[in-house]
Order: sequence, then C-alpha cells, then structure tokens
Amino acid sequence: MKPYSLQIFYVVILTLAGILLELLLPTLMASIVDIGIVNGDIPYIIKIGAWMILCALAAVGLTVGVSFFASKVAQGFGRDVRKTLFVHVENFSLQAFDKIGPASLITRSTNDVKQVQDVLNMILRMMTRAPLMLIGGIILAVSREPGLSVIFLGALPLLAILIFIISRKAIPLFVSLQKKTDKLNLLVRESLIGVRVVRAFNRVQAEKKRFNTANEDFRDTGIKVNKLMASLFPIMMIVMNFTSIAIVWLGAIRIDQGHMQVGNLMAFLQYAMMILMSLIMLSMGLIMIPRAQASVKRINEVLSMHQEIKDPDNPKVVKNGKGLVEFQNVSFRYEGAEKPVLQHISFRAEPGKTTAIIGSTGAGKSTLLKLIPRLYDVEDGNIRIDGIDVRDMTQKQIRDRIGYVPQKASLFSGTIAENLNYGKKDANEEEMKEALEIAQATDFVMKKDEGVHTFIEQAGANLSGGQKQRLSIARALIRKPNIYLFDDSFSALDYKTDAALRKALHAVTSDATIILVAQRVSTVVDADQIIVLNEGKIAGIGTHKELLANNAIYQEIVSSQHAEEAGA
Ligand code: DUT
Ligand code: MG
Repeated sequence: MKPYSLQIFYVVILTLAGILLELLLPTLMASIVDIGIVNGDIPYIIKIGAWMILCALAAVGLTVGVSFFASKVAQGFGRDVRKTLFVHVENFSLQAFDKIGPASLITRSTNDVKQVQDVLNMILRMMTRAPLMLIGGIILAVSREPGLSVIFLGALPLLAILIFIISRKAIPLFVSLQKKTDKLNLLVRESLIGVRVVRAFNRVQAEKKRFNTANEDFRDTGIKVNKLMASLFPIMMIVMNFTSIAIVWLGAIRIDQGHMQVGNLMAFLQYAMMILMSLIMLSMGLIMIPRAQASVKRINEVLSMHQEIKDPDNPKVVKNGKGLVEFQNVSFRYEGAEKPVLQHISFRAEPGKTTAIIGSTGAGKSTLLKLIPRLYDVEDGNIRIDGIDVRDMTQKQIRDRIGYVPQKASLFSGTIAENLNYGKKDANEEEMKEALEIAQATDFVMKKDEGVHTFIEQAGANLSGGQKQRLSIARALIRKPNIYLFDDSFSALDYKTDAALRKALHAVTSDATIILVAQRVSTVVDADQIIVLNEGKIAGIGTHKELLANNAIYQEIVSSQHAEEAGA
C-alpha cells in the first residue's frame, strides 16, 4: 500500500471534510425549527435552508472524490498483487507448482485478489467514514441532550452483541466459499481441456453431474452466507427503529416538561440515526474483512512458497564448455511420492555423440531429462555439465545451453515466428527457415498463406500432433545449444519423416550432446550409446549390437516391436 499513501491521505481528508458538513445539517435544521419557525422568521428559514442545500451539495462532491481516490488505490493495489503473484509463480519450483495446482493458482491470482481489492475499496470508503461519523455523532448528540443519551447505553451494546453473533457464523462460511470456488474452477478447467475425451467416451452426462454436485454445493453455501447477511440488515433496522421510538417518546415527555425544544429533538434523532448507521457500516466492514482475510491467506500461501530451486550465491562459470553431461549416482523422487522414480543413475553423454534412452512407459525417462535443465533438483547424487554441478551454475546459464523438446509439445497462442522466438529471442527469418527446414516443418508452414506469421491457437489447437512436435523441435534447434534433449519427440512422426529429420539433425548437431528418449527401436539403433531404463534403474548401457547380444530387457523390447511390425 505504500505507493498509494498520498491517495489514501486524500481519502481520509475528503472523508473528514464531508462528515463535518453532514454533521452540520441537523444542527442547522434545529435552528430553523427552534428559531425560524417558532418566531415565524421566513427570511431566516430561507437563509439557513440555503446553507443546508449548499452543505449537502458539497458533501456529495466530497463523497465522489473519496470514491474516486479509493477506487484508484484499490484497483492499483489489485494490479500490483496480481503482478507480484504472476512473477512469483513463473519462478516457482515445479514441486511447489504441482502442490497448489494450476486451477487454484488461477483462482488465487484472479478471484482472491478481486476479493481483497473490493474489501480494500470498501474499507477506504466506509471504514474511514464510519468511525469518524460515529465519534462526531456521539459528541454532538451527547453535548446537545445528555439526558436523552442514556438510550444509547441500551442500543449500542445490543447492536454489538448481534453483530458479534452474526459475524461468528459468517466468517467460516466465507472461507469455505472460497475453497468451493477452487473446486468449481478445477472441474470447469478439467472438463474443458478434456472436452474431446468427454464427448468420445460419452461422459457428457457424468461430467454434468460431477459439475452439478460442485455447483450446487457452492450455491448452498452461497445461500447460507447470503441469508445470514440478509438477516443482518432487518435486525439492525429493528434496533434502529426501536431506538427512534424510545427517543421520540422520552423526548416528547421532556418537551412536555419544558426541558427541551422540538428542533433539538429532531436534530438529536438524526444524530442518533447517524450513530447507528455508522455502527452498521462498521459491522458490515468487520464481516467483510475476514472474508478478505481468507483470500489474503490464500494469496500469502503462494507468495510465501519459497523458490526451492535457487541460483547459487557464487555461481561457477563454464568457459568454452562443449556440453558434456554426466549423471553420478542420481536418485530422485517427486514430492510426496513414497518410491523414488529414479535410482542410482550414472552415465556420461558426450559432445558429438547421441545418447538414447529407451524403456517402458513410466520408467522415468521424462523425469531423467527434466533433471538436466534443473526443472527439478536431484534428491541424491549429482548432475554435471562440463564437470560443474548444475546446482553451482545459474539456471539461466544452464538453460541457455540446452534445447529441450518436451514430450508434450506445448505451444503458445501467437504466430509461428513468435513461438520460435521462445527458443531464440532475436532470431531472424533466415534462422527460422533453417530451423524449420531441419525440423521437417518447412512443407506445412510454407503451405500456409502467411508462412511463419501464421497464427497458432492456444496450445496449438489448429495444428496436428506431428506438426506441433516439429515446431517444438524447431524451437529447440533455433537456439543452437550445446545440449539437445528430445523427449519422445519423434513419436508422432511417420517413419520417413522420422528418418529424414534425424539425418538433417545429424548434420547440424555434430558437435552437440544429444540425449533422446524414444519408444521405437528404429529411432535408437544409430545412437552411440543406448541406455535401457527399467523401473527407474539402468538395466544396461551399450550400442544396439551390444545390447542385442546381452541385454534381456532390450532383446524383449526389440522382439516385441518386430512382432508388432510383422503383425501390421
Ligand atoms: N510422475 C509423478 N509426477 C510427475 C511426473 C511423473 O509422480 O509430475 C511419476 C509417474 C511415473 C513416474 O513418475 O510413475 C515416471 O514418469 P515419467 O514421466 O518419467 O515416465 P516416462 O518413462 O517418461 O514414461 P512415458 O514413456 O510414458 O513417457
Ligand atoms: Mg515420458
């Protein structure tokens, strides 16, 4: 809030001025009645009346000003928090990211921030106004008619007790409402992303039901909260109206006895209403604050998640490194998993050579690749690039040298060129063409009217699986890194394209270290070394020939694929 101190100061000053004017009104009215009407002095009535109109108009103007500055502060604050959250989440370790999950992260950085922002706006407008009004009202009322003020001794504690009871009930409901928003978000997100699967498996009805359950649950809690909040106002009105009755009654007796004037009673009544109204405003605020607090807690949970993967204080710098990758006794487990995914992995992937990793699904191949750019940190052992532990380098330094093609090609909405720019920020058209050529993507890109400026929909929805994969390869190639990581990147390509791509790749990446994960034996046969991964452990390392001669698991993979091809 610090950057907004000046605006907040304006809010307080304008509120104070507005309240002074409003507090003046009943006093002016009292003098109209007690002096103007009692003496039949018409010019006096008109003069004071004009003052009253002026005060009222000025008060309106000031309130507009208050709203203006309050909105500016609240909106600005919301924007700042969203920005901080976004930047923080982008730098998050993936372990932390997995823990909260994208659905909740989206709710937290939109809906929760909005809650806080709204309450902030309300605090600025009402919570500065209400206490000032309360104090001013009490001073003026008591100084005017100390005798009548005893009524407040009854009304105020009663109101306070009621407010306390209601807020005690409402606050937990607000917290659970926020959790249910998360759940709704999760379900909507999941079924929208999986819409094709949902339809293909005739799960539309089931999805509807799943969504309806969550939706109704949300509604029920929402209704409960609203019922409670709705009961607040009538209860307050009852207290207020009975207070007015008591004031008029006692006031009438006092007027009858000649202790008080009519105008005074009218003014006192108005001050009493101001006092009670400001109490109601305060109580509304007190109920809204816990609601925002629930959101604040959720936001802080994200902000306080420290970045588990940190750059070292004194990073080592690689000079003229060729891209030698070494695993030394590496073990790794995902957060919360009981069994490690990888155990005692040791191997060397040398520059100018291709290291292939093969193994059944779930063997840990993708996990192994993710450890190299430090998307996750190893649990045990170490990974070295050119002899330096990856944890002793800055993440930027490591990643600048790596071209990673993930198993699931993820593209961003934008043009093909913009997507390639993720690989290299300032790549020119020439470089793009070259990368696309090697990735065997030229054909389909150039077929499009706009070439590299063709627009790609969110997540590459308007491309085929193989096209996405090839663009994702081109994105890695354009960086010209020392180390290439291909995670099953040729799986969606037909045999011919697969072979052509690998041939073209070979020509340009002759000095680089290539580590590729593959399912097909045909993709790995030419590799300089093949690592057979089985349930997170290395079951054998060697060339195709060597493994074929003496590795049972490799033999099994080869024979099963031969059988498949023969069958086809
Ligand atoms: N796993 C997790 N969390 C993740 C990713 C994977 O718990 O974020 C588990 C699932 C699996 C194991 O780790 O049991 C290995 O997964 P990986 O993706 O490394 O397997 P793979 O060898 O790449 O399988 P595939 O050939 O299906 O790509
Ligand atoms: Mg995988």
